[in-house]
Amino acid sequence: MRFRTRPLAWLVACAAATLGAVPFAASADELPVKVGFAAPLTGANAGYGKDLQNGVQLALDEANAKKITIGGKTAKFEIRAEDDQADPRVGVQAAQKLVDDGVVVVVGHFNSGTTLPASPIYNNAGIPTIDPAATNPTITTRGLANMFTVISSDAQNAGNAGVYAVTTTKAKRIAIIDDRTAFGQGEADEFEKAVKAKGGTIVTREYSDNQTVDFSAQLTRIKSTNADLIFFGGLDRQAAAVVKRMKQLGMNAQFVGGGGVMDADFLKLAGDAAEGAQAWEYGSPLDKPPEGKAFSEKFQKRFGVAILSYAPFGYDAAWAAINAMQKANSIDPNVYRPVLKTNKFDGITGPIAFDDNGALKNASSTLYQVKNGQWESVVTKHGM
Ligand code: ABU
Repeated sequence: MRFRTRPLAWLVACAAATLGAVPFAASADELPVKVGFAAPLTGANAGYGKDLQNGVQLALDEANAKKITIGGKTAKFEIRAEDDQADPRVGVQAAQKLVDDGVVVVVGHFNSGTTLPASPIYNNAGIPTIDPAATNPTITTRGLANMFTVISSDAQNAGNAGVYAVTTTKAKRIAIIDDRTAFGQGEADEFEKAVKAKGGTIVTREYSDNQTVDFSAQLTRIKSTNADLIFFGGLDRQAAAVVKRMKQLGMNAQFVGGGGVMDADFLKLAGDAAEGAQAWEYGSPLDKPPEGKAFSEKFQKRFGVAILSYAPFGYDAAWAAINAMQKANSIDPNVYRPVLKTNKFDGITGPIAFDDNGALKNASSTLYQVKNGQWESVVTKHGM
């Protein structure tokens, strides 16, 4: 593993944790802790990014209210947010900015397409990254010692979707559309693999990109195959455009989305065409356990908006870092990383613990369906 020269700010922050010095404008008994955050905060994916940022901010607010002591000082957790615009090149620049700013952990990014190129930058700087949303399976299989994820991967989520389509829905003629991003293509690949492993038939695989608004060409070809189920690898806005066009074309095939589809934006944009749509989403339903309901209420009160989708994962990712720093009594990644790796706690999204690759242990995923204009959970699968 290659380690780049660490920026001065980072070294000073770690020295402060160890020696008790105070490097920033802070009171003598206060320890500033810079928590990096990167996600799309502008553009079509900004809703997801802002939602995640709010989840992280809520965790930091709570940690600050608890006046956690680290190295004999009261930790003051501060978010350092970068807009990666869902663009891999901007994502790399954002990562370098956070490293240069001296963050001691990063929660991010949202897109698999930005997480994959940005995470080696954090890794080489020795900074742990805790991924709250990006789910391409290769994120945690590249041997990056500083990569952790609090969300299940698409090997599990889209894999479950493929198994369910064949064995429970009993679809006979399955079509796939993906947006050719690291995320959409990755989950479509996992879905296809699972369908074929169960003896199912893929009648066609179609492609778009992540800017496509008109899916007429793909759906017209799918209609000609008499497909009875369509899996879409892509995000909420485009999923809504797919189901709207399916309805206009008089198609009765079951629509199944992967991660990122089960949210209020899909319902709003798809309107009547949303009814009956299915989507597989990471984790267990938040509305069932009392802690989940309390979290939703707290979130609404603090930010004046409801959770869109991944805020609870942002919250759990931030708490994974806070807990590890508190237990290790240090914000030096070299000191708290081993604790982060082995620490276990009950998060809002479920139990948080990491395997040897930094992937979430015992992850779950849930199938949802739109009934009477609302998403309702159908079944939760633990593992594959
Ligand atoms: N996992 C949901 C969407 C984000 C991504 O992986 O690109």
